[in-house]
Amino acid sequence: MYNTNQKRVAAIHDISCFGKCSLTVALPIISSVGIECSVIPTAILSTHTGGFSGYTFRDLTDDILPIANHWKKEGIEVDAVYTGYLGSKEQVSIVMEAANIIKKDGGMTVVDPVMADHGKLYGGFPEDFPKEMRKLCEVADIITPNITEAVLMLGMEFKQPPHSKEYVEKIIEELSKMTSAKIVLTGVCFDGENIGAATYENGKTEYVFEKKVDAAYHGTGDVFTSCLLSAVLNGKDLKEAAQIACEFTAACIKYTKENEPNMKYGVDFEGRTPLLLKKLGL
Ligand code: PXL
Repeated sequence: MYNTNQKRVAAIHDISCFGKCSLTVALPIISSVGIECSVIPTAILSTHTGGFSGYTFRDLTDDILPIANHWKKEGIEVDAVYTGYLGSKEQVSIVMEAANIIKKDGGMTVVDPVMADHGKLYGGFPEDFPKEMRKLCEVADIITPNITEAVLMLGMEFKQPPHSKEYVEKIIEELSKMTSAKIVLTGVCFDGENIGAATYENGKTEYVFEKKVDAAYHGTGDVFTSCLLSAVLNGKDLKEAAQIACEFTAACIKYTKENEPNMKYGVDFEGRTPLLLKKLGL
């Protein structure tokens, strides 16, 4: 029997071979805090889709359930399933089924509905993708949409930051009607100076903020949710976990801005993992 004291996550995202996002972010961050991070790749791309042209794309839909079923046969189960970028809308129901196969009793599903930012769907996703992604959020335990992803799933209007409190709280209210999951809404910005997340659980909305750094890098959502999950599995409550994820992500962006002006090369989180361990008390 394998060591049942070891916490285990299955990360179901694409592999963007270059570009610091999805599995090349989830794996090192989650592993660095002492949690095993197994993977089910949804697709393999030569780079992410935000800023590179001519990237390759290999769909791995047909591998997802056979991987999950093999794990089941081997008695392998995980404390948390963490889903991110999916290769197609057909993968939504397959990923739901895979999660049920590999999650232990009482385990959780964390869904980052990766598909859009700055008011726009990422290249390659059809217009009805948010409607499918919504189904995965409906059955999750924690969801971490950004504002764009939330309004696309809800059919609400996208508004540029800074946001009014009414707008953000309306989004939270509609999300809470859509799912019983705990909610972490990212990219919340009330004043143009601070940016952070709204958390919602047990009917209560709270906010965590950091000073806004005037730069945007690819993959910061993946850094954020990987940290959030790492913190939750290390016993932090939702708001504490969002605070840690927010501080760590902001520190990475600040450091990156001093060294790398091009957003497509992603955020330099690699040298900052000791900071994350410190914040988690590890
Ligand atoms: O970071 C999100 C992400 C993940 N995977 C791929 C992407 C993106 C965002 O554009 O293109 C392939």
